[in-house]
Amino acid sequence: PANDIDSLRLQLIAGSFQVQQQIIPQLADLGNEGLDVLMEFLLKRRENPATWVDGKVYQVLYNSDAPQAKEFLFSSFPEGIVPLKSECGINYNPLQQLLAVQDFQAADRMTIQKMCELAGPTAVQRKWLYFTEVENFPAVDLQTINNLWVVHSEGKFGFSVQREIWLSLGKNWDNFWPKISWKKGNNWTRYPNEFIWDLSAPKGHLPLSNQLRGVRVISSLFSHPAWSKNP
Ligand code: UYC
Repeated sequence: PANDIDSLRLQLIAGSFQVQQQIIPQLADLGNEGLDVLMEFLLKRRENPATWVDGKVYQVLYNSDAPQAKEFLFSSFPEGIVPLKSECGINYNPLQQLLAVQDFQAADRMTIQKMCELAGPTAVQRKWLYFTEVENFPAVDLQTINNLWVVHSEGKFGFSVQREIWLSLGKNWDNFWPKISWKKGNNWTRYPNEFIWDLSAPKGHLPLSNQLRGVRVISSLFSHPAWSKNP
């Protein structure tokens, strides 16, 4: 078993994303020794921006019953692995916690709520956004929300992921909606039950932006300077 652990440890450190993705649950299944390797991995990488591989490792530890994993996260990553920066004093920890347990549906609601908080008390009451409010969002806050989604979804979800797809389709909404399964033929996907709330969803499926009032909000989201600046 020691040999197994060493070999898995090396593959975790040096393997491709795909290899790493397969190794993480294997290490988790090996009990304390496996968890030790995962904790060491996360600590060694903490100076670098978190990737979705770090997200996977964090999630495994976060959802483990082992006391050593709980203690480790409590002391070394009390707020997760994505820095929860906000220019407006907004607490993104509730969003990070929902994403850490992969509750994508609740995380989606929380994302709307946090963006309304970002827009101010009138938007919080209204429960939806004007595109002019989105234009004025600080880049830092959008980047925090987005990094949380990307890191905790194997790079599958997030505004930046959706934006890349939208750009690759020449900003054509009629092609964009079916591409991310928001529309099938002439039919809009119905909220909430027809949406896919796990990683089997197509790339860019989440987070949702209600299109009921048109594309101006999502359009100003995708055109925001947040995505051209470094986080
Ligand atoms: N909903 O259909 N949506 C709601 C989506 C549309 C509608 C919420 C997304 C089309 C109504 C979210 C799609 C449409 C409500 C989303 C979608 C429509 C509602 C909750 C595919 C009818 C009740 C947050 C593009 C043809 C609330 C919120 C209301 C809610 C998301 C209907 C997240 C991505 C055009 C009637 N839909 N939405 O915003 O506003 O309320 O009346 O996009």
